[in-house]
Amino acid sequence: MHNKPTSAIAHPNIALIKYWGKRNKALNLPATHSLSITLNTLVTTTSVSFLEDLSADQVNVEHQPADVNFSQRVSTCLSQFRTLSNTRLFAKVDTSNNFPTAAGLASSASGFAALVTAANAALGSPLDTRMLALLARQASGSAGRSLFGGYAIQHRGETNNGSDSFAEQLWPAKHWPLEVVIAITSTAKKRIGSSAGMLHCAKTSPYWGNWVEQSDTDISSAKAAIEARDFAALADISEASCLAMHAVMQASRPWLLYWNAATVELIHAVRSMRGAGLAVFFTIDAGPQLKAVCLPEDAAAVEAQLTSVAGVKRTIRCQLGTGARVTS
Ligand code: 2P0
Repeated sequence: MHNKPTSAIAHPNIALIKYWGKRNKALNLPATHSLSITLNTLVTTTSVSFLEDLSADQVNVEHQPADVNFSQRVSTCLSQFRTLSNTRLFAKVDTSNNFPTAAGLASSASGFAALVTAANAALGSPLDTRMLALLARQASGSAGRSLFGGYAIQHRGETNNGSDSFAEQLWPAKHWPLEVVIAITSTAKKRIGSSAGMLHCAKTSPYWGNWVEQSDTDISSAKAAIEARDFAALADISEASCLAMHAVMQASRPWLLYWNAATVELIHAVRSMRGAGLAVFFTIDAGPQLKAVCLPEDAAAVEAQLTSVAGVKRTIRCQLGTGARVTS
């Protein structure tokens, strides 16, 4: 059982109500609730085998040894499995993405969702979905959401030990099959990762308290908009959450700016498309890419217009996808 190589895939998710901040760094408990959509086109594939002859975990990314930081995060996550399933075996892990890593496309979300799914299956599935969501979140705050397809929520939770800080599905994709066009403006690795950026904002941004407080209201508004399939309402609340997060970053000291010139051009382009009657809104994460969320009937027009914005290198069109799953 323990040495059977097992593969799982997971898709990145994009938060409409943003997670930005930690209420407990050691347990990686989020300071805000977040709500996301899981995409289908982008894929992380991860295989895990627990082997007798290893003296440490071996982690490869794109068939190359992973950097120390990522290897340690993977090992920390796998150690939880070792404790919970009573094994001492180390694992060989191979992970690869069909999209650029660490460029604001949520590779850590799909990466850790695929990892916990594959690791659990490799050990004979001792853990239930709730526990996998807790372990994924502890590895990366957005990763629990990628366990689920369609619309997912990551609860901030209130307990000190994080037992209620889990992700779960709110609606499957078929409830409201929105589409997303990702406009890639740069594939460079970001200079400041999300964890460091969040901690910096919590310490230095004058808007921090307001941002955390706003999370409860924003999550309720977004849920109501999705429940009612009210596109205009979801557009308003999603853009507000995104821009509030970026305002918190930009007001931190020293300031933190993840956008480039093309990101700003794209914001204007989306606003003018909406003004012209297309059902589209934007969201932007800790990177310079813009994600345009739209109704399926407008996706082709949105993609054509985003492609022509100066500085856009390529676009990727996605439907809403399914949750993480074992493939072999
Ligand atoms: C989100 N982001 O809700 C937000 C919006 C980026 C901007 O979750 O430190 O890599 O591993 O818990 O999951 C990216 O943060 O952070 C992220 P950690 P993660 O999607």
